Formats: sequence, structure tokens, C-alpha cells
Amino acid sequence: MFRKDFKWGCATAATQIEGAYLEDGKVLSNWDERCRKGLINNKDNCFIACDSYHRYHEDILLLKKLGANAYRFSIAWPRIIKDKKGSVNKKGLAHYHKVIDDCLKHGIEPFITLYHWDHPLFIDKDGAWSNADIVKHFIRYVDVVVKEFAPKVKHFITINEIPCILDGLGHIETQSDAVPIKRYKNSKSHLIVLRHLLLAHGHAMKIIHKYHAFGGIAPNSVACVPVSKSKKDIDAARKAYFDIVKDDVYAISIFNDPIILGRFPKRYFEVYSDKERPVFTKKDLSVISEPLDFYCQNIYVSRYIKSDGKGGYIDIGYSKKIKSGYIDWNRVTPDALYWGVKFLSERYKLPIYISENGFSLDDHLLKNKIHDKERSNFISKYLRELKKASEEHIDIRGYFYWSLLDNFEWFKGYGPRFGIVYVDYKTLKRYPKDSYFTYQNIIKHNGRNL
Ligand code: PNW
Repeated sequence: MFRKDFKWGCATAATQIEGAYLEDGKVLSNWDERCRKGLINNKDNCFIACDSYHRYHEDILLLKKLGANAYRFSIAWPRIIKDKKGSVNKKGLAHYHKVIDDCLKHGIEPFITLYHWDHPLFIDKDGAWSNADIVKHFIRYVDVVVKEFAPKVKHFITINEIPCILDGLGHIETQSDAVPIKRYKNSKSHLIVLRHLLLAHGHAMKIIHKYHAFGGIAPNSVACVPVSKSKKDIDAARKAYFDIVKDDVYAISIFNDPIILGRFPKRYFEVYSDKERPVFTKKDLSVISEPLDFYCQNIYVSRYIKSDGKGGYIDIGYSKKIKSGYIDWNRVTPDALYWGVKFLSERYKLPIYISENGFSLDDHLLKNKIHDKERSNFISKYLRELKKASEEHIDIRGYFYWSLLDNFEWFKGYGPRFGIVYVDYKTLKRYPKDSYFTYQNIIKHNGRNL
């Protein structure tokens, strides 16, 4: 069973759906610039995207008809702050007031992501997350936004997917498929980026609390699943999930532990030398570990782990037989949700939301319909695993499907479609897919029919 007040929703992000890239005083973003430079697959751009800036009401009605009681979306920093002095663009704030009010009117609780990879270009030009100044700019932006909206919005998510930012999506201007660490001169330079992200997060949490709202963070991770139910394989999977491998930006304990437990894990000190580790003062750590009110996890996939028989683990990756979506990492591994939330809740003891989970396909309209059976199966299978965890009294508060709409998939452009609603990019018309109705039916029964 899911709790009675379980949050059922979908997630989106500003750059991926809004368009209107020069409207109402918005300044250029890092992503507008990447598009202008032709760095996106197929030379696609985010200038119009799903045009949700103008069509947000239609999108909220789609959520309403779905039966959703929550919507996770992000605020575009470049719509709010106009310059390095931190001047505020009132029109940007006015836009999000309309979106929030419309959600509330329809019984949909907004979960606002403060940073989903877009920042003003003037910040990018100064080095984005490698320049300590970004923390100061972020504090100004977050203070403006949370002060403005906290009277109506309860839940704020500070930063989306630290690993992907380190991997170049929110930060460095190269395709995301290169070996992550090649983007950095050395370990030290990527740990400095991490340091700025941690401080930005901590200060944002303090601001959220100053205005009496609740805050969390939304990292992604590849969940570790034991190959058998034996205690030694389960212990091995747990160990792998929280392990740190040198220069692997996807390790989660490297940021979750300081944020939630107030200290770096032992492995961090074993893997990185004194020279590589940036200095964190006691005061820094106390900012970074401002208590979270909830924890969000984006989970799409798992990898399989077995014990090496000596207290360590062997990462056996994936079976070739496992199907992927349009994007190759987007494998169908429903057990990711069960084991992911189980290990996370054991270690961090916080209420958990699945803030993203979804499946990409190359959908085609057929007489105004999309028969995306694979996506329907994906949703049902993953939710069955989440329900199993919930029945074991793990504190799971909600699930956000990625995404409501097909949208701009960063460097991959408009190829992969993750939506439960199809978007015809020529007419911008929306068409609910079969999976929309599958999810609707699950929501209607609060998952009892899974
Ligand atoms: C997320 N993985 O990124 C992002 O938050 C979204 O903006 C994006 O559109 C969505 O997933 C689909 O790609 C991820 O390797 C990138 O497991 C990589 C992974 C997961 C999520």
C-alpha cells in the first residue's frame, strides 16, 4: 500500500519545456548559448521547446485530468535575475505566480526545483560552477525566489542531479558522452566544483528554512541490486552503492554524507589525497549539513552486484538481455526502485520522494494516438517495486514520472521522447499517450491495482 496522502505527479524542467527564450526580460542562459553554437544533436535548440511558457495552463489541465496531486517543475534562474548585481525581473516572478496559482487552484501541489542546470550566461562566462562567485549569485537568486513563493509553496528542491552537473550537463560545455573526468584538469578541479555545489545547496536550505518552507535535494543514482538474496550479496550491493571510486562523479555518498550526516565518508579520505581535497572548514560543513526535510531521488536504472567473498564487491553491470529505451542507459530494471529506496532510507533515514523515473522511446503518432505499451509496462513494473518497499514501511512519500511531456533532452535534442503526453513539435499540440491512461488508472486506485 501507498500512504493515503501519497504524492502522484510528473516532473519537468524549465529549459526542457518552456521555450520563450527571449520573452518578458529573460536573459540568455548557458543552454541558449549551447544551442546557438550548434552543440545539440541535430542542431536542435530549446528556443521554443514545448512552448509551456505560454501553454502552462493546458499542461496543468493535463495533470489535473491525470489525477496528479503534485507537479515538480523548475524555475529558470535567467528569468529572475537580470545581471551580476542581482537585479530582479518582476515579469519572471509574475509568470511563476501564474503557474503556481493555477496548480493550487486545481489541487496540485508545486514542488519547485531551484536549479535544473540553467543559469544566466553571464555566470557561465565567468566559469559557472568552477568559480566560487556562483555561490554568492545563487544565494541572491534563491533568496528572491523563496521569499516570493514560500507563502504558497511548501516544497523546494535545491539542486537537480549533482552527478550530472559534474558530468558536464549543468556546467562544462561539451557533449555529455565523453569520459567525465577528462573534462577536468585533475581530481582537485572537479572536487572544487563539488565544493561550490555543496555550499550553494547548504545556503539554499538555510534560506528555505528562513522563509518557513521545506527543502530537499534531488541527486540521481544508479541503484545497486544484489544478484541474490544472500546476506553477503546484499551487504556487497549496499557497499557498492555508497562506495567512492576515484574520479567517478556518480558516487553519491561523496555529497549525500556531508549534506545529511554532516561529514565526508571514510572512503573520500582514502581515495583522494590531502592535496586533492579542497578545504572545508567547520563553518562550511555546518552550512552544508543544514538538515533536509525530505530526500528526493531520481532513479532510472540499477546495476548488479555480487560479493567477492572477502567483504568486497564485484560490479557485474547489466545483462545484455535487458532492454533499453531510446537512450541506451535507459534500461528496464524495475528493481532499481526497491533496492534504491531501501538502501537510501537505511543510511539517511529521511522521507523519500522518487523525483524522476521514466522511459524514452521513439514514439510516432498513429491516428492521433500513441500505443506505447513498453512505457506503460515500465511504469507499472517500477511502481510495483516501489509499492513493495512502501509495504516494508520505508517512508516513501511520492513518485514523479519523468516526464509529463516529450521535451528538449539536453544535448540529445528532440530525439528521445520521455513523455506520457506526445508533443507534435510542429503544431505544439499535445496528445496523451496510452501510458498516460495507464498512469491515470494507477493514480485513481492509489496503486492498489498494481
Ligand atoms: C535526468 N542515468 O538526467 C534529468 O534530470 C532530466 O532533465 C532528463 O531529461 C532525464 O533524466 C532524462 O534523461 C539523467 O544515467 C541522466 O541514470 C542520466 C541518468 C539518469 C538521469
